[in-house]
Amino acid sequence: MYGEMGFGLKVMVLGADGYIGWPLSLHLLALGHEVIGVDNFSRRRRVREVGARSAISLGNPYERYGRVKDLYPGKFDWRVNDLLDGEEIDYLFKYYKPDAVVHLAEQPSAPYSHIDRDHAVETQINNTIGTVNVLFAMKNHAPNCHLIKLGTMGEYGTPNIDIGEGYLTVEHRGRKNTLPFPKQAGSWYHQTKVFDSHNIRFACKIWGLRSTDIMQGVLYGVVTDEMLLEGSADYDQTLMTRFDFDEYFGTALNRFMAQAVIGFPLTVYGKGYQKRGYLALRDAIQCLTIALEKPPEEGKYRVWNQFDECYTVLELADKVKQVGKEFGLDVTIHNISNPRVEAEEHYYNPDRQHLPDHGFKPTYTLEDELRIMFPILIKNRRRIEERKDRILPTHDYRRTSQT
Ligand code: USQ
Repeated sequence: MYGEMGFGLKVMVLGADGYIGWPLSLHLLALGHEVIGVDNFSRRRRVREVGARSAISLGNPYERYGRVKDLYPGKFDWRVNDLLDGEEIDYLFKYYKPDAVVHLAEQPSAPYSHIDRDHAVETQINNTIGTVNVLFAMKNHAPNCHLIKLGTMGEYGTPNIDIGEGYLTVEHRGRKNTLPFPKQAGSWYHQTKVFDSHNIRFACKIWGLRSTDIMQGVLYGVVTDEMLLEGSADYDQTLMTRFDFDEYFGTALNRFMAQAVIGFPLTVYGKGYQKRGYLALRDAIQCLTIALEKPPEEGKYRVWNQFDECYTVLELADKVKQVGKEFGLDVTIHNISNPRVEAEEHYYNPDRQHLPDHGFKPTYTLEDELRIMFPILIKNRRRIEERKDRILPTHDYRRTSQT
């Protein structure tokens, strides 16, 4: 039974080799939980496919996983599996019977899903079917397991009303009801997260599963404390996570930081008034851990909005410019034609109450996190410089290839 173990949960991390999955696994191990990391290395493959690479060199997976096994003997196991292989996933749940599963194993890039039909279909199948396979495996072998699923704030779109946490109470023709908040995703990728949310809610209803669906904002950051070398202010290269800055896999603020480091004008799309919720990587991990350690009751599907502060893209660019000066960088900002179909000026006021109510406190201010990021990225400047041809957007949502 969930929670009966007292200290130490058995957590399956799906997507353990990724930007979030890797530091989350390290954090959970450091807290004394057991981790089973599952990954098919598709993020590495896709980044290679678009001709990009991580600004932080990752080394090969065996070296990385071996190091963690040595650091946390008997607490860490890892499996190379694809969520599309339903039989294998079923077996994993039968074998490990985890207390909780954190599902991060999805194709996460909106622009990648817009390259052409094949990439849209790949994203839709990978994400949606992968999640259905996980739900069946849970039902068959670990019905008390808590599913923490990474959704996105982008499921809501940018409606002209305040955004609740998953739900909206409406009055219609004299009657009142609390219903799932309307979803207006802005990409083929974001659509898959909407499908997942509907499927998970449905599975909780018919099978009594429990889940936290995390509507996460845009992440930024490069390190967490568990990557530090013991007793030192330096980071252990083998324990570091990936940091993408290309047009497909780099998120806005991470891209701006990489651009600042090599003197590339910051690529603000369109007017730059697009507003989103942002969160540091280390705080995303803090939030996911809170959700894990405070599970919902059996049969409950709960939705948490997960971000710290909202900013426009221009505000972000300006912060990078200001903090960049402290590191001797002359940062310039360039408004370029927006490759996406999105509102460039809009109302945006999402709620974010469940996480603070459960104890979440941001670790640093955004500026302080940038001060931690800059020296690390400056050290890796050459790796960014060598892939600077991957920075400018080449794919326009309006002109996605027909095939
Ligand atoms: N943007 C720029 N310049 C850039 C890159 C992005 O102006 O060089 C703008 C975009 O037009 C957008 C905003 O910054 O208005 C955020 O873009 P993004 O690429 O950082 O974020 P997005 O495509 O929405 O996707 C990212 C993650 C995704 C996650 C999502 C959370 O890749 O996995 O689901 O953030 S959210 O945005 O809240 O939906």
